[in-house]
Amino acid sequence: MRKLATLVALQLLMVGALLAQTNLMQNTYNRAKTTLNGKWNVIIDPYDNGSYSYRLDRFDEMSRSPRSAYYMDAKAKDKTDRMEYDFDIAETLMVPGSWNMQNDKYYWYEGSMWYRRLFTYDKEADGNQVFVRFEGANYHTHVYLNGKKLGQHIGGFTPFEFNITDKLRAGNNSLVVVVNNMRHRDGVPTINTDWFNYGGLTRDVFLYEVPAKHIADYTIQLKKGSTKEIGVEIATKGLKAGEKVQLRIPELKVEKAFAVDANGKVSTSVKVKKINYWSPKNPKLYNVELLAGNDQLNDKIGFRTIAVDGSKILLNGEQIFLKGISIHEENPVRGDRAFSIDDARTMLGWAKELGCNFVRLAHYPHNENMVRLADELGIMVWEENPVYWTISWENEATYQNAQNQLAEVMTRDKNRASVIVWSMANETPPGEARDKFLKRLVAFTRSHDNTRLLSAAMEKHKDKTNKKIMIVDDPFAQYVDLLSFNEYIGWYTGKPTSCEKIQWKIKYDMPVVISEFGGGALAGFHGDETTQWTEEYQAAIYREQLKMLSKIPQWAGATPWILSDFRSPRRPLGKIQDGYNRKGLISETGEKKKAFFILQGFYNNKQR
Ligand code: GCB
Repeated sequence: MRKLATLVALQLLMVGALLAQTNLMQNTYNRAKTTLNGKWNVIIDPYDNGSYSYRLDRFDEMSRSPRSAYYMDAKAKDKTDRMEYDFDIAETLMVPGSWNMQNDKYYWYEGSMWYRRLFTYDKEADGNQVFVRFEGANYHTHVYLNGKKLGQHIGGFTPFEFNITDKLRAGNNSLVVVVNNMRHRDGVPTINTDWFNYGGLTRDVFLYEVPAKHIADYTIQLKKGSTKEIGVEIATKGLKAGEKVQLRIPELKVEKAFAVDANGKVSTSVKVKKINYWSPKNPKLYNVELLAGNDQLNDKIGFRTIAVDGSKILLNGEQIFLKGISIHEENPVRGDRAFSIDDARTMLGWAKELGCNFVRLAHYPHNENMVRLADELGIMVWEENPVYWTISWENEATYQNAQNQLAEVMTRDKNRASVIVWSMANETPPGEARDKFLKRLVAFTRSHDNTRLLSAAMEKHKDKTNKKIMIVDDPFAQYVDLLSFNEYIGWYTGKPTSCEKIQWKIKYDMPVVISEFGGGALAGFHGDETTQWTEEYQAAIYREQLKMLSKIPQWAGATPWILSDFRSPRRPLGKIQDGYNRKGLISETGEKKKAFFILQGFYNNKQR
């Protein structure tokens, strides 16, 4: 009973800790940084032997010396002193990067890995604050500096950071991080996914410094329903009521100084005469400068409106067709999780070549380089929360975890014009508990952002009496703006030619965005259109699908599955899959399959 009470208390504490994480600093992307990327010493720890205090279920915890906890980064004092770990002589892994892809012995490893990095740091000015920021670590991370706990984070795909000002030492500092990528039934995502469970510090790690008075957060976007009024929400730290924060957008002739309130905040708007709106044809970004005390922060922000009208999607008031593709955060050619701007250039470069104006970043938030580059290239973006398949709908901690991950990506990307859709979930079966969970997420999202479209990748089902009739009637659709669903006619349902006979019964008059269709093909494997796994079979699916979808009156876009082949333990078929989901239009060696050109031809000819 006591153990249960402790566990509940621990969970509540964790929820508190998680929510605190949404205090992410805005636009660290453009702040001066000290990178901590590079080689880190690591110790693999499948039994969680190195954790002295975070596992309350340890039976022998009290019998050990605190120095034996790996986060103490301790050394044997002399030859009589027994220490059973030593980071100085431990092997190294590159950060960013998953452990799985850096050494064969870690390929299937799921568990804890300890990372240690030594660094020295001199503050630029007394009174400045120093933070350590992790752009992403999969999945559960605990962070320690010089033997003291900084905090923890749950979720593999969103940033987190800690203020380390008071814990920094002159000389060497020891930053120790333990990342555990075990899958959990109650996790987000849950145990079963169709992608590889890359573990570790998979994105950038860096230090940054801000003056005591600084800009902490801001939202600068067109106000909902307006084309000339820019909403301005700014949160500062260290400023007293009445002190000023300045906003400059030189090209729009905006130069304003606002007094902050007692909470250091400003909530206002500015009217401008003429805006050059952001769009795929004209990805105009304005230089935006914010100044508070000695702090100056620059950003590049695009202004656009996105809305739906009946079954149409309107960008800047004009109808647009979303020519999209789904993408996993995996650079197939490098063979690891994507994290860098070069990876983003590869993936979005392919999407551009395909004729896309839209990408679905499936099934979790991708790294910030992707959305920053999408802003520059004029590619609209669908961002997705890792609520995938059947997570624990009834568990409050699971809900809080999902909401927190969504809050973190929204905080990071709310000023990106490219992001037009927040997706709540992927392929979740309708039911009371699921509906309640997703409706709560929708309410949360809308209360923080009323300017973007909401969706989720839903499902279709067959009519009970007539197999050719496909029904889309998920009640959750009523709470979102786009009716998106995954359908695999020609692959999981029927043959490519089945597309011809399908009749769609779509219950809602909303824009239909097909979030997935496709089929598998091994690049270089050829045959006729009836032979599974050939490029011809996959090409036939694309040809027939595009004909079928063109007949749906409210069809407004698609993000076929998927840009490139990706690793998945669910795909063991020898000689064909070999551990890869083969639905990519591009192989893991960068080879374009026939279907790539079918979709490219379609997109190039499609007007809106
Ligand atoms: C789906 C899932 C996606 C899978 C895909 C497939 O519906 O959303 O994650 O990878 O099907 O290939 O089966």
